[in-house]
Amino acid sequence: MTLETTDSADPVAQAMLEKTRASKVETAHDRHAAQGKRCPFGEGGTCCRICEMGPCRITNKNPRGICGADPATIAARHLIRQVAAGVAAHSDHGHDIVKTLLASVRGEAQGYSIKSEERLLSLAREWGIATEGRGINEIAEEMATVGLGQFNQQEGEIRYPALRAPRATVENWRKLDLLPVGVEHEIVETLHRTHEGVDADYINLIMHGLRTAMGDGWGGSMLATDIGDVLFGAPKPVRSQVNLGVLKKDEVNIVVHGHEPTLSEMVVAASRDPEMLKLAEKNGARGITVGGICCTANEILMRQGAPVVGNFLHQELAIATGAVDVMLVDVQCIMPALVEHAERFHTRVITTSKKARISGAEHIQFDEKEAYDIAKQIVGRAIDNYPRRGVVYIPDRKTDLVAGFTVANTFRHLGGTYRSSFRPLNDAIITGRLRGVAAVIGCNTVKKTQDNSHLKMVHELLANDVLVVMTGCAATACAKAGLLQPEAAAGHAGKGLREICEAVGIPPVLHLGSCVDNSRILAALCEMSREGGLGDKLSDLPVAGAAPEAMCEKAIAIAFYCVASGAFVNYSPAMRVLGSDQLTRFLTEDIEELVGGKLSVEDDPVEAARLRIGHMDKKRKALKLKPMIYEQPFKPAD
Ligand code: XCC
Ligand code: SF4
Repeated sequence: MTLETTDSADPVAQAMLEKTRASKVETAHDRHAAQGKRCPFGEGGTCCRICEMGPCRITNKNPRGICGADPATIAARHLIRQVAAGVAAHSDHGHDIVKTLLASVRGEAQGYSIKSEERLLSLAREWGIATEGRGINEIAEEMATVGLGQFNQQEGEIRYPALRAPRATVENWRKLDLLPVGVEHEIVETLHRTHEGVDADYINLIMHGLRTAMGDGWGGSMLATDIGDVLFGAPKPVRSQVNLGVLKKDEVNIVVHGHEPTLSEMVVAASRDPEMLKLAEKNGARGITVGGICCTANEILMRQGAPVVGNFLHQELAIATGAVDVMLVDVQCIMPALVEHAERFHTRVITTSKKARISGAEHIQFDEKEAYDIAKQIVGRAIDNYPRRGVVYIPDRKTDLVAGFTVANTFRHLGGTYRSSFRPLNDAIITGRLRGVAAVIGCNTVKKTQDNSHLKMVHELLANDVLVVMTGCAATACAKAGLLQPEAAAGHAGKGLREICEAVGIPPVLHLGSCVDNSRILAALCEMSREGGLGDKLSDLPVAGAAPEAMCEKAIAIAFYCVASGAFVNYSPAMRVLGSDQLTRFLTEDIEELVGGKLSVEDDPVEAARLRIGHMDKKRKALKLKPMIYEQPFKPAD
């Protein structure tokens, strides 16, 4: 399925793609075109590969697989396996960060320290860990141990949901048995349930998918965010720049790509080491630039203000500038094609995780015990490679942005420094200055024009006085288009939203970080609910979510935990469920009765934005909130 025909809404990317095509350098867009029309059974979710009697394909003539599984069962089984893979990816990442905290307090990790004692202490208080009369390391060690326990716990329920979410929501989760026992417990159970001949009830399967996904948003991802803030510092609003133009012609360029902040933080530090800078100078470079792609970019942007080279579909384009001396990758969203692609240029692709090697790439295994030394070694490789550059073409375009928003600091902004609370946000919604809050998140996909859906959707939301929060590659898309600047409010926001942005000096689109930082959005919703006036469940809030250019299993996991948390979520291109009407109806309609949230698979981003606006109005009406103060460009039908 190709939904749109142009490659990118980002003129920098589009120009770069024209260049790569002219020189016969292949990218994902070309490979997508070469794949041609996809298998309809695969796309509809009705090809079953669970057992060795298959694969079975569902047709009118063969409405069931060999074992008798129907399309709903088949599609649901494969879908929740995808959920489990997404949850595993986020949670393994969270797990590694908690382990790094433990190693660092035990003196077993080089170069790390606790950067935010304030965050550590507030988490300890929240988790009921004693702080009185104890040293920071002792508290951190207990926290890391408790945090690690969340992954492999075998009884009870994970801690965050009951600690953070409104009571009525928690009670509903308990009633529906949606609280994970432990993060890994539910992943294992998903694999068991979906084995041949086990769970064949699509509703039962999906409910377990929701439970598994809860272990991501309210488990692994939440720990990744919170412990990441402890270890690397809690983000503060920061200015930076984005797009291929952040690469420098006369400096060593290192692009870090992937997800985990553990190594990239060290590489940023090593790039500022006087010893490294001197070496770079000796090789004729004026300095060292470290920029990011994908969520690694968001991690080092949020905490260090490092420039962002681009989002998912920029990974090959960055190398094609000829100016990337090292592309350093860890895990997730890394195209194996990078290695062959880099051979056309001088770029060295270096893999660093034992979990993610690519044949042909140089491998320098990351080990937290020698983290800083390894980071210096990698920076050294880039410096060595700098003189080997051939033709360099760096598009002369980059855009300013403001990022670094968190639950704590955003609302310090809204409430003023002397009164940091969510009251002003809630009041703005209650009085009708602001319609609600939308989270627009997720990836790029070659099935849709790069960034186009993010931009169209966000523009429509802003114009209708919806505050937009973003993470991941979606945030980078809007950053490239200039929407992450406070000035963007004047050009794009409706009058009510504009007044708020101008009064507090924030952009109309708030960048909350990487995809694990979607947990910040959940935490913010909990704060809104706690502040009062907007109902007693998360599903009462006039909020909605969307991943309009979704690409990977992590995005499915996120959509699942958002739905479980009561959100109306647009997901496009659709998950592989459309081959079963029953399953599609359950996910897009009936599930709302149970959890308060549901999915929509609308592909048109403006239409999807309007559905979200209609949803917010429905919630506003149920809460008996005042009508919107200002005339709105879009009026949903009642
Ligand atoms: Fe990957 Fe996180 Fe998707 Fe971007 S948004 S393509 S997951 S990097 Ni998370
Ligand atoms: Fe076919 Fe059933 Fe095996 Fe799936 S589990 S491949 S439907 S026989």
